[in-house]
Amino acid sequence: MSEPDFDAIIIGAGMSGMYQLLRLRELGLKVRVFEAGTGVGGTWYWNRYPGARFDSESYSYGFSFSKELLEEWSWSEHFAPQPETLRYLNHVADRFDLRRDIQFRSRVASAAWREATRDWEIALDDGSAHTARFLITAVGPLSAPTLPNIEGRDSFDGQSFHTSRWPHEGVDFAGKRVAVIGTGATGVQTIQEVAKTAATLTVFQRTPNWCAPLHNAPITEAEQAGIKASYPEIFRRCEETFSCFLHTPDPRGTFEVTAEEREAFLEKLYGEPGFGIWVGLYRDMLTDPAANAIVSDFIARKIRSRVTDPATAEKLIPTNHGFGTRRVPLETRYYEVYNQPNVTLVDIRETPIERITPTGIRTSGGDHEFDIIVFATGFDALTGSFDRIDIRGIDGRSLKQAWTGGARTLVGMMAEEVFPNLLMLLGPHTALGNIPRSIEYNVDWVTRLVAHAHAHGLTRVAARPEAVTAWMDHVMAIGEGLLSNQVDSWFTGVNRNVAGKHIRTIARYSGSAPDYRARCEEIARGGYGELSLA
Ligand code: NA7
Repeated sequence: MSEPDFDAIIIGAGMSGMYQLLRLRELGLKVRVFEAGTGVGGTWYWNRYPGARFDSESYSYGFSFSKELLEEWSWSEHFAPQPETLRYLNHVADRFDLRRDIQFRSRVASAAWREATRDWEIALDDGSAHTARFLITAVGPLSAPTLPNIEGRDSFDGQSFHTSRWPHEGVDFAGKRVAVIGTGATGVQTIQEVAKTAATLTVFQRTPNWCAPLHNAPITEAEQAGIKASYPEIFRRCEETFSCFLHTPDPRGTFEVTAEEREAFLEKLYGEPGFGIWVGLYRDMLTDPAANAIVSDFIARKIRSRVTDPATAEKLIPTNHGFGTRRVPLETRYYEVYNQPNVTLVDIRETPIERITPTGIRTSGGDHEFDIIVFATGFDALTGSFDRIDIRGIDGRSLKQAWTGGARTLVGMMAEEVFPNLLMLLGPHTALGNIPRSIEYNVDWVTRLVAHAHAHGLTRVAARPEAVTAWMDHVMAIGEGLLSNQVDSWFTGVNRNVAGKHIRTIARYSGSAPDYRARCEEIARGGYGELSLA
């Protein structure tokens, strides 16, 4: 049997691809990473829109695998902005000499499994082909941007940008009439920043989201020393919590405490930095509609108190889903933006967008003229970046087709049996939450599997059908009853701009990260009985 060009090909040089490269190199393997961009960083390379930053505490977000790296890197803010995170990832690439195995400006167009040689043939969009024993996707769960399906979208004569395809040289909003379409986590960050300099900012909102304050601040020298001294504890805590954040639910039930205690508890969380207000609530607030109504009412009152015009405030309060059932955007004076004279909110449920014109946006209420339109319209999440690559398994079976109506995986890291030696980092049905924590776990699991194959002279690993079925049954069962699975959002695989993605599925793993890891460990420690190995 002829040997493939590489032991492994990794698609993507974001956080998962970078760390996977490092780990496979340690095994002495020949690895090549193909990356579409011109640099490392993935999400942090692409999402350069104004105000982009993560909502996890910086010190819980960075890589945890190297003590030296933790010691030498100092985050400047509790929630670092995108340029700093990108600098950090470039530092990691330099420090571990990663670039020599990464080929930039190289988009993978297709991947075909070859049963005879037990390898994958990968074709880039320049037509070049490369073979590898293992194909490892590090393509990210939120990396395939989607533009809105609005008539005339390409007819606009001014500048227009999707937030995740932002020009590297930046955009100057001073004196400009700006439109932002979309009010998810990205839209909220963009809006609060653009409002500072634009002559006028018009926000086109289809569904309001429940937002809560981020409470970001610079990290003082004393805090820095404290953070560095407590890294082991920080990462231990992330390992224990439901979604790998530093925050964890309060074990009490909402109705086990008095109304006064509840109010004081919510007030406290609202005043604290980060996701505590979302993932640190009473244990039943995201599962029991009556408990959820309490926190929704609390946040609605906050919105009313922060927005001067009562009619605008009402438009900003969600009515079709409860607090925390979609991703909660964390904000910095977002609601106050609507008190500024240069900012207008257009509720497109009242006055729908009819079309984009050469000069702006036409709604049923009339024409709005703009110099710049920003599309903060999100991503074809979880499976979109897979769908964009023509992945073919045994007998030319297409992954995209196999996943029509919902992905099927084993622990989110392997697809069905007809896709041998395909390993997915942060594939569908992996625990998400504080993403780098999940990345490090996924990479370690994949590395152990590849090492096992090498140690035992195995050249083909595939998920057994009954193991995939059992895992999918578990994913569905654990998703039952969760309020977030009863709402349209990228959590439930819904994107109305993408054909075939209008129907809700249980698209992600909605159990706890420790439970997820326990299942994965059972497979690894049990000697991979769920896989067919040859
Ligand atoms: P999201 O959360 O998917 O938000 C996309 C926003 O764009 C949302 O408000 C959508 O309204 C809106 N949208 C999408 N298509 C249209 C059309 N055709 N017309 C009007 N409005 C539209 O994406 P983000 O980038 O904000 O965040 C994604 C994740 O990245 C985030 O959760 C973080 O974890 C990082 P809708 O709600 O569908 O009515």
